[in-house]
Amino acid sequence: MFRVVLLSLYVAVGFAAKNYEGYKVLRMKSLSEGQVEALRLLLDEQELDFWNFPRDLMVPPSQLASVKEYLDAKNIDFHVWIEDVQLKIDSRFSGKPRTDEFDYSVYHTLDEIYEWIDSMLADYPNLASIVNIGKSYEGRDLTVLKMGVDTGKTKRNAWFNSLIHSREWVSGAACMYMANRLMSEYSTEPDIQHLLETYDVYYMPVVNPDGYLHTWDPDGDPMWRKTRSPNEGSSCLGTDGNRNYEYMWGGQGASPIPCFETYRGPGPFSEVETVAMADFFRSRPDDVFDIYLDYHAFGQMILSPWGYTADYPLDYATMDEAMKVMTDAIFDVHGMNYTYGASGPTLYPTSGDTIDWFYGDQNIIHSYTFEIRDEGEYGFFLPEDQIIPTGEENYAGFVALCLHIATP
Ligand code: 0X9
Ligand code: ZN
Repeated sequence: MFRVVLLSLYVAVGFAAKNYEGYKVLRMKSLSEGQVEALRLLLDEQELDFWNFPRDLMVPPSQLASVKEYLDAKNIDFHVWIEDVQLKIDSRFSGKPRTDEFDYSVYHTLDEIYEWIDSMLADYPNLASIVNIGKSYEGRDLTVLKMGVDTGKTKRNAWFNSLIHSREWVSGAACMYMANRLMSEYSTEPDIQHLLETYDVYYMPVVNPDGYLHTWDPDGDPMWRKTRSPNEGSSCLGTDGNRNYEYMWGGQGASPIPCFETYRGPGPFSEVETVAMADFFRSRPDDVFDIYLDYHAFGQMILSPWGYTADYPLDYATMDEAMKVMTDAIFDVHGMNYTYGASGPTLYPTSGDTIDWFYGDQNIIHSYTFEIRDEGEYGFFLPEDQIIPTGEENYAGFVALCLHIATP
């Protein structure tokens, strides 16, 4: 009961957190190469935050006049896409009464997610088990749900995770929905029975629990993305988990400056959260993982390696085929278009990201980053009524990938 009261407090008066009233998101129109370079210089402005480089730029009220002046001077066409970021933040909650039973159509606090993991174990004792892979910087459990049936034979393995970027709430909400579908359909759907007899599926709901807590904290910041570890010589906290992996760490598309959203950390695997995940994989040389999936928001995209270079990986043809299978399966559910491609050339360069390490170091060909809903109307603050549809289409994509790989 206390939890319910606390939750409604968050929902009703959670305004002591960093406030985004008057913050606007500007959307650039078509850009020449020179204009992209001009926008790249804004990446060095700490107060500005590209939600999507180079297209969408969040600007605080204090910077608006000077940013507009700069864009005009560079002849960059833009319009105000989000008038007031705080309004978007507040309106993602549907206002649906919170219940004690887990409701997949609302966003959940960190404690509720931990309780959900326990409940999966209780509800599916023959299918689910828990693997603890370590502790976050602030000492919270890094918990993985393992799902599968013991067949006595060697199995394939698949991994998916969410909330490495704590502000991307729908990644966690949709993935929990997916895990639940897998468990609940085992006994009724022949495809899912086959899937769970073929694969052990590992799902890590919250890669960055400290950051996630901070996005819910009445004194926190709903836009928090990074971990919460301190940085020597800086008052800014946190490292971007998706720039901290060892493979090609420190190259383009990752900032060396701690105050930046894409800070790469002081060294590769400097964060306990990323190293815990890496150690889990490094400690099981006999388990062959066919699939690594990292769920983010937003943009409706599936991205393959490489992030660190615009060159295509050797296995790109195999990846391309698998991404097409997934986007087709996703489209078939609600008619949503997800685009796909290699991440460097398709989106922007990022070094030290998850999928480059899982492909480049762990040789998992099917390593993909998902940017799930939406395309940008609500951005990071997707209304709760879109959680289940997002989960449904991505569940179809996940099942299609698993079956595609396992079908000779
Ligand atoms: O920048 C990121 O880490 C991801 N986008 S997000 O808005 N969720 O932060 C994209 C990473 C995809 N990889 C590459 N572009 N290489
Ligand atoms: Zn992300």
